[in-house]
Amino acid sequence: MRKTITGTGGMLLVQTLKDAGVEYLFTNPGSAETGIFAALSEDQDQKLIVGKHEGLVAAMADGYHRTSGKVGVIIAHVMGGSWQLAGQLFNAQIAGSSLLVIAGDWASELQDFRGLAPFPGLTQAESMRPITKDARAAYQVAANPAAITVATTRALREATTPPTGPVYLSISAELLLREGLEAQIGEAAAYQIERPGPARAKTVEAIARKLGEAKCPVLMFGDDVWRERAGVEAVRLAEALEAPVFATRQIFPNFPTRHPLYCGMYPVSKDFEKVTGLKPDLIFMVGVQGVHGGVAEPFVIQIGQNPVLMGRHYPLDIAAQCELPDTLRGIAAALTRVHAADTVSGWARQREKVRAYAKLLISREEDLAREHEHDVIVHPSVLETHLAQLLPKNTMMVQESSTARTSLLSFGHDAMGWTRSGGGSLGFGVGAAIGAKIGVGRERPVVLHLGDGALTYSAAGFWSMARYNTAILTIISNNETYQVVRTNWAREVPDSKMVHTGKYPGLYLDAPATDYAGLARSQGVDGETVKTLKELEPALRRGIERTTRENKPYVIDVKVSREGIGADSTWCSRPIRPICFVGRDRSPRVRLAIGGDDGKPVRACGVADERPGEREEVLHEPLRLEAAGRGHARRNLHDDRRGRRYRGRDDAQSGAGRAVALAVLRRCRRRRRLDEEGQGARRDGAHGRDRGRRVRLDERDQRSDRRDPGHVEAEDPPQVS
Ligand SMILES: Cc1ncc(C[n+]2csc(CCOP(=O)(O)OP(=O)(O)O)c2C)c(N)n1
Ligand SMILES: [Mg+2]
Repeated sequence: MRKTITGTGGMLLVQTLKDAGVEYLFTNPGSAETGIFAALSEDQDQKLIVGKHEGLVAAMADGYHRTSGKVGVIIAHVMGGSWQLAGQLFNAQIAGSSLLVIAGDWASELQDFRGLAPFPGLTQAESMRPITKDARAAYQVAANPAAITVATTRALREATTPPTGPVYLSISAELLLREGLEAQIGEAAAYQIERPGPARAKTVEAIARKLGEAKCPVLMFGDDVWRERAGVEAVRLAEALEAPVFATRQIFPNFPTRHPLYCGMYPVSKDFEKVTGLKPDLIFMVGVQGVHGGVAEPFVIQIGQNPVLMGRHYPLDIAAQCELPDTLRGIAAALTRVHAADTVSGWARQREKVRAYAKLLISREEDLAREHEHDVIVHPSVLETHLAQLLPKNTMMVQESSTARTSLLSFGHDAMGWTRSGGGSLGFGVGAAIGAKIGVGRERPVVLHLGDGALTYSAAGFWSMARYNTAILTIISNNETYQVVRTNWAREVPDSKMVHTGKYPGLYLDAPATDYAGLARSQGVDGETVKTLKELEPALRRGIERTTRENKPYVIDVKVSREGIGADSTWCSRPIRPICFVGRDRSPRVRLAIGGDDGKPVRACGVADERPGEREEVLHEPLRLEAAGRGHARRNLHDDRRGRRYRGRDDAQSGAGRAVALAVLRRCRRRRRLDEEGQGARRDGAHGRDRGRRVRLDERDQRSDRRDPGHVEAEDPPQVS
């Protein structure tokens, strides 16, 4: 049934979304979307969830989609606002999440540069295309109002048709406001296309034959197994074959993580071959959205809804686009039909050591936890055992912590739910947990487990948690560092000065410390800090009680011990801060200041006058200075661009400090001269207040960096006082 609807462009849009069953709109609004919000104020059926940053909003919509299965709809702002979505749309794209972003568009044929709007050479929808599904699903409604309903329905269809992913729709702000429009929509705005059915009988038999003939078939279940609720069938197949199950790049627990055949992450480790004496000779990928790393097995079978990510960097021997539960059931049934009874019964004996290997992974983790069970500071494995014991079994966990330990936690279709960003672009956690809580509803607990580093990319979301009372228990694994980066650096350059001296620039997050519970409290979410092991259990019990019984969000900042290579180093480069202030006579001056190793307040070390009008360049100059020597009384300051050394007391009036400040100013001037001659460093803003801001070191900086990795970049942002 078709129906004709009338009203403003905004009303046509809102009606189309409503007919499509959209219930929540996740938003960070702006004036280009006036038409949408005016329409919403007349029709109050849809619920608005506001986030104070676009990244948060996109993550909310994604979390909601992942737990509800519905499309997560975002109302975002014109160009400058839409680009803020990028990090989280990247995650949604990798995860294959069905999201629809709608934004007003201020493109104008009369005016070239309008704040936030696309400018000549930049088309809003086009510029978002690379971060939509398949890097192609971005649409634009510029002139024809009838296209508002057509393009919205098309976008919903694109978002939900495999390969699923985020879709972007920009609609002229003027059309959203224009009155007296008319358009047709299908009632109930049907947009879903029926998916493919089970694989053909011939294919099913061929797969069953190969699986049964293999000495050691490896099974890999991907996110479509979770999405299609094929967990039970996955377990049956693994048990029938007594085959090891490995995971890759997943955002859902597609196979129960405490199942005795679950062998951890792909690729298959050498350890597996040593313990079991088995060499995998076939891999069967089921609903997998791409493999991380190479595929070594000599025979490859893949099935699922999304053919786009099949066989991307490995050959395929058998592959089928199909649904999963019935196909898996068919394969399990065919195994006993195609193979003789003694062959079938022999699999368990042949691969009996697979369970021993899976058990070994668990017992190693248990041993680690036992080793640390009496530590004063909470060890990550001890936090893990506490969570395994205390969290309700129907918990849905959103995880954004790279070094948090989870092997002992039971995730799966019959246990706790779990999701992570997928693309690794930090800033997912808080928003995703809020969306997930909205998706699962009052009864199911949601736990957000994230690192201290990850948290601050989305910490403005505590406000949304409080406002919409999403009763989430947030647990921060706070090791005061970007530990996983440290570990990765050490792995990549084990013989570097950085690793030998334990001086990892840019990774230590303490000095000053952040009060994360206070950060949440200031936005309306209660919480506490756990500094020692004895405080952990009572805090977790309190948190669970608060969130489940009292239905309130709660935060626990757990100070965990640092684990991994270089983890015990608390070294951080002394922040060298250029501080610009305007003197009485309004002439800008520059002051350089050095913070102590111990995180004590910054001290001034030099002051220099600057000509009026040069303030911005001074402020945004990427400083490369090293503060060498110990103690606060004397400093050696070394300007590594010019190769000069300055020595002196860290005193605002000292000649040395002043000399350094002057050197910086001179450098700024020289840079500006080079810029004017057309050889300057790149700039990131083409207009307005961003002009003059430099974002990259020039090549000379990078070369000197390589020669002497001990030199560190000034880490603190320039401050204006
Ligand atoms: C948007 C974005 N910026 C930077 C990074 C690089 N990065 C990867 S992990 C990480 C640190 C994570 O720290 P934390 O959450 O504290 O976890 P830890 O490794 O300490 O457990 C960073 C900065 C990223 N993944 N995403
Ligand atoms: Mg950390």
